[in-house]
Amino acid sequence: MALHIKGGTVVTAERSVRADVVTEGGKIVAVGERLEAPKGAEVIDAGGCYVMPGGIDPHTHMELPFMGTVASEDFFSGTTAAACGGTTMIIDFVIPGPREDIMEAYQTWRGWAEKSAADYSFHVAITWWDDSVHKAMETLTTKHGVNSFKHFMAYKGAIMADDEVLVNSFTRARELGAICTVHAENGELVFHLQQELLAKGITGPEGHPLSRPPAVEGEAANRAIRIAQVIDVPLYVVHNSCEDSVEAITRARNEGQRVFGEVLAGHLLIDDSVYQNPDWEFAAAHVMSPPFRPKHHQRALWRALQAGMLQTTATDHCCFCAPQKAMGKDDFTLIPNGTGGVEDRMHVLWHHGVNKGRLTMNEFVAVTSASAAKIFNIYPRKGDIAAGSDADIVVWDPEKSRTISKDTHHQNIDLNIFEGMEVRGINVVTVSQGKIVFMDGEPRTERGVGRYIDRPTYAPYYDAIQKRSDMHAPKAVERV
Ligand code: URQ
Ligand code: ZN
Ligand code: ZN
Repeated sequence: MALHIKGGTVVTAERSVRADVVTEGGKIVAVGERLEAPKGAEVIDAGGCYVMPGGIDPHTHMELPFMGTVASEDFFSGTTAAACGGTTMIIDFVIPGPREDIMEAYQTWRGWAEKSAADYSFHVAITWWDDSVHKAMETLTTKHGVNSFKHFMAYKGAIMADDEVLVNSFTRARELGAICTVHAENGELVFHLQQELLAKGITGPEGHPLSRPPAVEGEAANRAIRIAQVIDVPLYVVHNSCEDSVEAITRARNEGQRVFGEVLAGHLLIDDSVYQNPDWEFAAAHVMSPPFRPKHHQRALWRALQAGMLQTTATDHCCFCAPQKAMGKDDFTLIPNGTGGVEDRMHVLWHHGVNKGRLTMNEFVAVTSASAAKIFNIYPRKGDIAAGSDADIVVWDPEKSRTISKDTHHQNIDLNIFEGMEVRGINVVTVSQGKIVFMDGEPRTERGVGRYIDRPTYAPYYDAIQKRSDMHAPKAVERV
């Protein structure tokens, strides 16, 4: 099936140009003026619209088993909601439990993701360590297209990776040419503060942010950065929420260390006043980690995104409905952590980024798609509008508006953290693998057509580094 997207302006991370786009067989085959399309091609009128790469959300948790329950959004409904909002690929997480076999966990998650409606990939979490994990990391990089390993520095007693796990895993990742990613919160401090708050009788959702202040995130971000520096492995810090972690990343990047940072759409726009809401369900619905912060952190996050100190945006889409959140009714530490957003990320980034002059259109494409593709080594297959790239495309109408609401969203969650927000500039058509998956306000997704996307390791990077370090090695002295 061929598509002919006519009359639009192609906008990528690098350029904006008036051009038609022709796709065939799931690939972009031509980008240019006044193109001839194959016979029978379906024509999409993109007049007055931008034609951009489909979004990549590098941080989701579809149907995640967590804190005694399972996230309410599954891989089919989640990739459908993503497509409705212009996102055509997610990178989710395999998260083995303590001592759970890594390869078995990987196969389990692969099974769950079979129902996806759009393309997906997996970061694999290293939550414990022994020789089997050391071996599994090689199997995953060489046989399963995994090039990123996640480490939760929070969640003590569950999936928390201590320094021993971090050092072993970072070392192994470097040997294999993979990148390390971290959830940077000091889990020991969180646990300590949680116990203190409960002992004082603070059991409601207002206790959640008090148990995870910015310093707890800043310490962990800096520790992960320093460990990565000593081991010389690239590092990606997920969901930076505050000045403290941004400072740590900025310092490292200014010194030339290969550190990348992600920010969630939620942390850019929602502040910690949500936890003071007298409605327990509303406040609990916003319990996620790191928590939403005082407003001044949002300015730091936007500045870092504009300055290129943070490179990607994500959602950490991990949905729990009211009955699930109520598991923590008498103890905030038992409220399943997570919120939604996969359908709204691009809309809120365009409205509060591009419309408000914080981001150019090209920077918008970078932070919603191209940078994630580059960092996780699938560019330009993903994240570009160019001949040979996958036909993952959004037709974006800068004048069309929507009001975000749980009553109209396609996400399987009973609250929307952006409820009532009016946004101008949305996708009117989403194309995935060369097929229309959203148009006229309705999804047209098909269960199970999503593909697992292999992400090659960065061996060339390491080879280059190795060659460079060999070059400076002292020459062996000729024995005469
Ligand atoms: O920590 C994460 O990223 C997962 C468990 C989702 N929950 C959250 O609160 N961020
Ligand atoms: Zn996290
Ligand atoms: Zn997460």
